[in-house]
Amino acid sequence: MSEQEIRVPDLGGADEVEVIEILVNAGDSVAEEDPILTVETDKASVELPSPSAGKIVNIIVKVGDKIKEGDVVGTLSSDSVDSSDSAGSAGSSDGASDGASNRSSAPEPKAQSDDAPAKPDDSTGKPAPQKKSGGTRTEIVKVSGLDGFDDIPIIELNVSEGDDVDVESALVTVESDKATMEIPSPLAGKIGKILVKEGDKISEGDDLLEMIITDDGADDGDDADDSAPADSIDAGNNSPAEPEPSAAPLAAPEQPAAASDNKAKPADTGSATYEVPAAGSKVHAGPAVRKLARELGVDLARVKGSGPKSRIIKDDVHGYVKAQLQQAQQGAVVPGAGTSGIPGVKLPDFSQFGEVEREGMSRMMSVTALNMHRSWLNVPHVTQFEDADISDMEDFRKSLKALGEKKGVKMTPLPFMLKACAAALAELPQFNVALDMDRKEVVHKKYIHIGIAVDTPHGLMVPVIRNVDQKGLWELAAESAELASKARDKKLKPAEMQGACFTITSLGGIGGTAFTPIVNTPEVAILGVSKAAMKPVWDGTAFQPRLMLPLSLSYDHRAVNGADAARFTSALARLMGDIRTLLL
Ligand code: CAO
Repeated sequence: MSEQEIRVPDLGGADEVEVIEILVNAGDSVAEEDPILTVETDKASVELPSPSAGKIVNIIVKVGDKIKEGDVVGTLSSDSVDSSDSAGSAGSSDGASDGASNRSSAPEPKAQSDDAPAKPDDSTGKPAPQKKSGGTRTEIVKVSGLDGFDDIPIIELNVSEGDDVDVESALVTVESDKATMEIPSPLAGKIGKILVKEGDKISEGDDLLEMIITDDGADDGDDADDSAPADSIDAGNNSPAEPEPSAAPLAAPEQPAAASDNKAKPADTGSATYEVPAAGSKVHAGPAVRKLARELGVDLARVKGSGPKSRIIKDDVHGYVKAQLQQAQQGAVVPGAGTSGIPGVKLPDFSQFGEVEREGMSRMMSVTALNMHRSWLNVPHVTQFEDADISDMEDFRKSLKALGEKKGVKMTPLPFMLKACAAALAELPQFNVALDMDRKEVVHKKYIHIGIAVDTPHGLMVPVIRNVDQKGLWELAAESAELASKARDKKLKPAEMQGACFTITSLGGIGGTAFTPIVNTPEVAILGVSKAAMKPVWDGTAFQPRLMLPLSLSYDHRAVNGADAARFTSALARLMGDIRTLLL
């Protein structure tokens, strides 16, 4: 029996993906290619397969973790793995699988001296100097600043032995029946022995942990003060120098997002956001994080917490600021956030009208919403309508049914539309461009890749068929069916959703007479197809019953003018009206 690391395979170009589901447990037997995890990129959910058959030893990632190609996500035991390989990998996976073993490689706190710990100076609450050894000394950090709360349970240890911490780094999180709060470090140093555990109830003055301080020549008695920046905590009560408005010194009361709207608002964050948490969700953040947010002008109600119980940590605030800057550079917009001078949508309290339930958006839904809104605001849309007479095309398509059954491929109207669009794009190449507004350039594409919108239970996906102009109807029928089924089974790779020049969104199998699709930027046009219907068509002498296919072409009016749009839909109607012309 040997062990093998389970690593993230090629993600088809996606840099970092988020784990949204873990599909196996330790002890599960899996076959090669069995799905282990589901991850979500900006465009799709994808299952990561097992590299071989075996038994799951452990999975070391959790839902919400970000992983990239090559990362180890777990360990698999298998008889068939090469032993030399597995020996090495088992060792490293052990290390990765357990945070504690990682931590064990961190320098051990130095042994304590024989001296009994000195009593804290209760008048100041300053940690009591306990031990000196060479350039380091150990001090006991005590609970302080609980302001009247007693016996509050610890819900989380925020540090581990060997961690380096700064002044105000969160040491533990406690939760009273009114608030969740972090107890910040009064000192910078290395965490020694932790004297409490999760679930313990603590009160003012209780011993929390040992801290190893490296002396830098400063006076022993005043190191705590020396190590603290002028505006950091007061060692007497550990409260932030800048107290939270309406909050106890250490307390970070849970507040509805709306309530925090009243707090100091950033000058520029109303226009874009990192990831807006659901309205009404609580802001969990400790004093140090709140202080950082105030310094950077960040409204914490707009920041998504990545810590336990969605607590906001410093990295989240930095990530938010980074995303803001990137979005500002890219001219990005956020739905409902009051962008581009447009007032945001204010939500009423729906519960006053009846029962409601809230559900977090999936990442795909929020990314799709963002993309739709970005396109809607950035692209001057116009939609051109046309009816194509597909009576003959349908006769021909139906005549292929028996052959299709033999080939195992269903010939729907979609491959004909793909072929017609490829021919129209070749005929009118002004539709096969992207606009680079920064450089004032038009990017002409010399390839014809077409995206097809696929309706799936987990949202809209747009796989891309490459070189449509070079493929025959059967090939297109097989490829579009395969991509649509992969999309529905969450098996699409990110690369299979990139590179489209144009998109077809067909609602013809469902119904409707026309609609106005939104251009899938940076493409400049999209064809919406509605349900074909028999209509009376005047042939010059009489009305004839003809099967008419409604086409709705939305286009970016910066790239394409109305006359060209009319030419494009006319070309489509001509090509589908007489499919022999597709051969020309
Ligand atoms: N008019 C009338 N019937 C049509 C038609 C049309 N325009 N298009 C397809 N049909 C028929 C097909 O012929 C088929 O009928 P039969 O079973 O009798 O042959 C039936 O509708 C179902 O076709 P289909 O939808 O399975 O296959 P398709 O190749 O036409 O479409 C796909 C594939 C992936 C485009 C489609 O399944 C889909 O997901 N469409 C929704 C796309 C979407 O949600 N767009 C909205 C984007 S904006 O929110």
